[in-house]
Amino acid sequence: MFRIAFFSILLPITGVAAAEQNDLTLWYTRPATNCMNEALPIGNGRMGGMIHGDPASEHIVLNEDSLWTGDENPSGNRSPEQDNYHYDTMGAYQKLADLYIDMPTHKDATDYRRELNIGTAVAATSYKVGGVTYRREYFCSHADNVLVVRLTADKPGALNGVVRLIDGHGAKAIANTEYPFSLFICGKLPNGIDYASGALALPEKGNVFVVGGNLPEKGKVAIVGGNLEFKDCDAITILVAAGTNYVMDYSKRYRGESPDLRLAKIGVASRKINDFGYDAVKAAHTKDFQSLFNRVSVDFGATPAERLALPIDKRKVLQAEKGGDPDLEELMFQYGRYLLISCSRPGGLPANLQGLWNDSNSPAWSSDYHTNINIQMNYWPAESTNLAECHEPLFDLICSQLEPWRKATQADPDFKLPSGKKQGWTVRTSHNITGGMGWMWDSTSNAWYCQHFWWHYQFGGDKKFLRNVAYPIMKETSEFWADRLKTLPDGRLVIPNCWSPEHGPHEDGCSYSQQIVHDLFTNYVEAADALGVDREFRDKIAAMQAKLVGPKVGKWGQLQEWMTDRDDPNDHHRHTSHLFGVYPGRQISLAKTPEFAAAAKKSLDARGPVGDVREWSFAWRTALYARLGDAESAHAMFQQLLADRNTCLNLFGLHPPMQMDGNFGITAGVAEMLLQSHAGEIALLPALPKAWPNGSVKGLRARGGVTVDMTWKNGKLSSARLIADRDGEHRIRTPDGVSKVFLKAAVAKVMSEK
Ligand code: FUC
Repeated sequence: MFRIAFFSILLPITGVAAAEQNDLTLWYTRPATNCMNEALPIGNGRMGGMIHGDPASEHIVLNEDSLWTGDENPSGNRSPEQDNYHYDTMGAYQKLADLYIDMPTHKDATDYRRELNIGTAVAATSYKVGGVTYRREYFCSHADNVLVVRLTADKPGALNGVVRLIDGHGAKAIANTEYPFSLFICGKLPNGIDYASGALALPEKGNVFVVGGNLPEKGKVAIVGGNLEFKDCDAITILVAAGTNYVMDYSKRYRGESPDLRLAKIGVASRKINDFGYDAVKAAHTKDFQSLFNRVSVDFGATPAERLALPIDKRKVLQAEKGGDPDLEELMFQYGRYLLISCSRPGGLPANLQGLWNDSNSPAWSSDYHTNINIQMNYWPAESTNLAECHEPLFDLICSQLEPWRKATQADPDFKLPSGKKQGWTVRTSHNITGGMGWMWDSTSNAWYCQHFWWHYQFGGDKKFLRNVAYPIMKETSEFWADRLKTLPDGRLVIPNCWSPEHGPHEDGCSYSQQIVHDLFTNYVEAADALGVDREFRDKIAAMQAKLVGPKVGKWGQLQEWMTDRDDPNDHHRHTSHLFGVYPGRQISLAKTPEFAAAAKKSLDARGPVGDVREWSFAWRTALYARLGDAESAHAMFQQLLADRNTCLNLFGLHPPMQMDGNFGITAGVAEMLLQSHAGEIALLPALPKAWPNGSVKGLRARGGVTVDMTWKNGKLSSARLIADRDGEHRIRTPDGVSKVFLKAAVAKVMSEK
């Protein structure tokens, strides 16, 4: 029997989850030969690198999150045939540069290992040549705003090589011959974006940083042929910095300070390394990273030693085929958190399709912000896995685009109001960072975006954020839909001319849009209540919410995707848009609408793991099955995600060339298997699969500001510890039923087996 033991412990809310991480290392026995699928990603939220680890010629592909072509394009007032035109003119995210470190004599390396420890956010390559062991370490520091590569050898004076910085757009590197020697690139894209990157090399002899010379001398760096050449060094530390003049501010037409200011970071960091040593910069990086990462730890069981001894590429295949590797599942869960911390930090731009790890100037789908599932999925784990700060770039970007989005929306005849009133905004399926959009309108994506603002408040409870940021957007979007809903002869309301993404025709009342607007209206009413404002409008929205055409069970017991009952049970389309109300929405739940939940499961089972299914589909389906209480199917979807057709060797989602949404989505999906809080109650272990009979989790977050730690044995919850950061009453669901608990801020409540 599981009971709430009525004892409370006074504890500070910080430091909830201890850093009891198992081995969180991706490792390989050969260098990467393909950037997107094999190289290892590092990033500091704004700048990223893909590490290949070739001993003879290290290659790091560099990205900076604001390097985009394109601009605000004339997106409104166009016919659908011209939609592809918008896509092209919107621009694309760009690669910044390539950093090479040539060491040609190292081509016959032995004892090779390449790794990324996602618990410390440090990557490394090690190998032997001629009896000497060489090691490279790489990290991208948010604390110091630089990417760092350090080369060492176990024999003094063994390091010789050339550092080259090659611009992604053909600008030439300029050598700076004043100490410390460095390479700089300044460039301009046709849209007027100024960008700059720089690399600097600090040689070390006998543990002392030394000044360079005109020719490469022993233990020094010199500029030779426009590159940095190092000779007979004991160690060498290479720093890379980059920036653009982009600013997330439409009133400045998205142009701000010169990128040189960003490059100045490289000088600051080099002085720090000179004064305090490499280890100090590395320690500052790991401390900063772990301040976010260590909030959550998971243990799903122990992988047998013989499996653990295999590199990730082999373990991944075995896991997909026969399971049995819980450590790899922990790693995959934490990888999504690692990636989010590495590419989405306050002040920077949000994660796009390929984040900071793109290797092309014409990436797939422009490496854009895709509004009909992808960008939202990127942010699904932000709140539930205790990374609320990493959610902020999404809000900043959306707020910074509203003005051009309003212009484009209001210029389109599809959104004109009969009254002529100009109001509101929505978004096409694809958008950039400068007000430009592409492809078809995804008309209810405005409401989907609002869900994220609401979540940030629901989990974090920041009233100032609700009042000043979330509420105004939620209200404007509610007004947009209140003015545009169509009334059916029977008085019910539908979203006109909408679409179940990438599936079926445009028509009225598609379930996807109905459920998204239902979610918006539900959240809006709660937001107005929380602030005690706009009573009249709040009541109007509440009344409209009640009249929205709701979910319907169709002829084969499925949840209908459209108003007409024409779902095909043999349709394996990748999108599960009509199940939005199950996850990420909350209109349909086991607790409140069991018949619709059963119909949703019927639809989901029919979609199956076959046919037109992508990596992100498996992640979404994991979360959907978790919400539907089907632990085994949720786990099966997770296992499928690790199959070769769905994940790359570097564990990025494989949607050629690669896409990260599935990585974020699976982290969120696994979190839903362990803890749910969408249905007015906190459900502990709602979908624990048989594959994880004994385990624990620390630091997951529930709505209402509750941090939850749990352990389980033989498939049953054995203890739970809840600590809230604000006072509140909560309904707690365990396998034995529901109980009410009042949580006082910062006072832990512990529940245990009786
Ligand atoms: C949506 C999906 C595709 C792809 C693209 C970036 O349109 O349907 O599979 O993920 O976004």
